[in-house]
Amino acid sequence: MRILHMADWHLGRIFYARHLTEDQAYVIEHQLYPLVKEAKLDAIVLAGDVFDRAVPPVEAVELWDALITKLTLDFKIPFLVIGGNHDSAERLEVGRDLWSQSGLHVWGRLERSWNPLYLEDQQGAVAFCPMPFAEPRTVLTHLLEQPAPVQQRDAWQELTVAYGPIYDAWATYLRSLVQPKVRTVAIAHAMVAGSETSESERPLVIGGSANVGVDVFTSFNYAALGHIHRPQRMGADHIRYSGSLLKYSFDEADHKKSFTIVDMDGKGQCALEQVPIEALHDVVNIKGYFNDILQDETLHKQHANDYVQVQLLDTAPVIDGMARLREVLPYAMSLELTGRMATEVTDVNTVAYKQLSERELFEQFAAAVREKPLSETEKSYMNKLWERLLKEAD
Ligand SMILES: [Mn+2]
Repeated sequence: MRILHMADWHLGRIFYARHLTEDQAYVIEHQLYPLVKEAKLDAIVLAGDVFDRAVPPVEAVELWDALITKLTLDFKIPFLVIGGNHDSAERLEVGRDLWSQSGLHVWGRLERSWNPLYLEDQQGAVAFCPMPFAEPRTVLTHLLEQPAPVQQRDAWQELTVAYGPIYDAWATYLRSLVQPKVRTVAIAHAMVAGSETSESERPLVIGGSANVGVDVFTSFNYAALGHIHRPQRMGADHIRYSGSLLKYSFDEADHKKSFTIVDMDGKGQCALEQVPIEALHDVVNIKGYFNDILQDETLHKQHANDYVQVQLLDTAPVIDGMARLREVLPYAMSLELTGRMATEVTDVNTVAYKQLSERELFEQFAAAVREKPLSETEKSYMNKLWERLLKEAD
């Protein structure tokens, strides 16, 4: 069985006020479609966070519409999709019964997620066990509705309602539905303990732990995971985050995004292949002094097409920095004054600003920013300005 594993597309994502739908469409059209055409796949899996938010922009929905049509009607490859924490489970699975007749299988809400889906190859069946993102309380409620012996039910009721134990019980239950010797694939959107995270993943819980032990997935022949955006194996090759479609935050600049192709033999042993993704615009960090960056033509050429975050080492203020930066780096997205922040911010924060007048506040600000107080001339100029401003405000 040859499976393409992907996750965390975040269709409709906005990156520093820029819609990424075009970037996402580029990868889908220029890399995903040719790959699907060539790779002789038996199944395509998308492990959650299809969309970036519950109500995605129209362009993102149109892209999704074109994609599901192409994969199922043109390529005729079964496409298995679960909801992630960014998706609206209800919206995602609209039409699921109609779609499933064409080979698109979507699991959003838990009501409909309690049966494995079986796909066949020449070696027999493979059971795909869907675990769309849900909170532990919801999972437990639905688990208790499943047919099970009394002792099992009692044991479930004793469980601590936290991601770790509940997801473990959930996976074990799904696994128990599959006949021994039938190969299994878990599809889950979860936070596995020990994974290397990025800034663009929204935490599953605020305070407390969403961690799920990696042992939840060890008894599956393959675990197709979503949620963490850096591609990575979790203790074993057969438990894996495919990573996101694109780099969605600047701390992902060093990631190598890829598609994961899983070749499962008749015994359930998996061989993995990663196909690198080439984005329309790369995401990079540049560190240096403002004037150096403005004059470095090699740098401009190298990053002409990249989304750039610049971290300035300057300690003096930079006036109109972003506009000037964009003249040389048209896709500059973020400008940070790291040189200044290290020394000044803590001092500014300790000022009891509520007790200061506007003038005093400005003097403090000017002193902090320029590392020297206002001169007498500057003070008298500012005084005049303040008088005028305050008069206008009245
Ligand atoms: Mn995600």
